[in-house]
Amino acid sequence: METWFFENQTGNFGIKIRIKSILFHEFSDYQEITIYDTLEFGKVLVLDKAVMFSDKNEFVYHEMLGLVPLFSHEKPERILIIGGGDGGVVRECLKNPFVKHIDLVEIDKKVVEVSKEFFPEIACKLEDDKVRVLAEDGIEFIKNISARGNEDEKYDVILVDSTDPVGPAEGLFKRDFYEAAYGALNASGIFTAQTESPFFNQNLIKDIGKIIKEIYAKSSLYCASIPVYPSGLWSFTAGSKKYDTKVINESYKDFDFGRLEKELKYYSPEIHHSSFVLPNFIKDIIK
Ligand code: AG3
Repeated sequence: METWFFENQTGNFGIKIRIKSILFHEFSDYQEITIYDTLEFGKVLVLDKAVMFSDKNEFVYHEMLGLVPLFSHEKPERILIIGGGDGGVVRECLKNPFVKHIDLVEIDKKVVEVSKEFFPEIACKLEDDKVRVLAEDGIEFIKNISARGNEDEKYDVILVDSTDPVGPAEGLFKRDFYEAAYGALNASGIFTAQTESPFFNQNLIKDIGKIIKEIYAKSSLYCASIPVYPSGLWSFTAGSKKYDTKVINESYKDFDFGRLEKELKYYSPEIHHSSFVLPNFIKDIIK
C-alpha cells in the first residue's frame, strides 16, 4: 500500500510526498512534530503539518539564510539565531571565519531534541563550544536585550529561522519585533529573516519589506529555490545598518571560498550576488 503525506500549502494547492514510514510523531508544548522517512527526499521534518526541510535539500535554505548576511558583514563575531532549533543555520554560520559566538534561541526544546536524534548531519554543531542553545521565547529575548541597551550583549547579525507566520512564529513577522531586533544589533548590524514565497505571500513580503526599509538604513531581498516549500521559490529579507548585503565584504578578499567548496552545496560568491537579481514581478512586490 502506498502512503502519502500531503501539505495543504495555500488552501487550494499543496504537495504530496510518498512516505516509507513515520519515524516520530508527538505534540510538544508548542506544535505538532512529525518526522517522515520519504522515498524522494530522505527524512523530512514537519511542524504543524508544514514541511520544514528534507535531508536532500535542507542545504539550500540553511546556507542561504546563514551565509549571505554573514559574508556581507565585515566581521560577524556575535550571532543570534531565533528559531532554527534543528541547528542547520548554526552549522552554516560556523563556516564564517570571524564567528566567535552564536546564541540559538528556540522556543521549543523538543525540536532541538528530535533534530539531534533524527538529523545528526544538520544538528551536528549544536554542541560546539561557540554555541549556546537557549529554550526561550525569541521575541522576549530580543526585547530584553534591546531594552537593556548593554553594548556587550548586542549582536553583529540576527537571523530569524522561523516557521510560517501562524502559531508560535506569528510575532516574528511584526513591526515591534523588527524594531526590537534593531535595538539588539550593534551599530553595523545586519538582520535577516526568511520571508516565505514570492508567489504565494506577496502581501507579507511587501509589508515586511516596507517596515524593514523604514527601520534600517538599507534593505534588500534575495531568493533561493527550495523544492519542498510552497511554490519552490523562497525569499529572505535583510535589513542592514551599514553594509550592503548584496555584496561580499572586502574583508573576505583573501578568504579561500574554494576551501569550503566541498561543504557548500548551494552558496558561492556567484550565488551570493545572483540571488539578489530579481525578476520583475518580485521587484514590483518590494518597490
Ligand atoms: N523554516 C521555514 C519553513 C517554512 C516552510 N513553509 C511551509 N512548508 N509551508 C525552516 C526551518 C529550517 N531550519
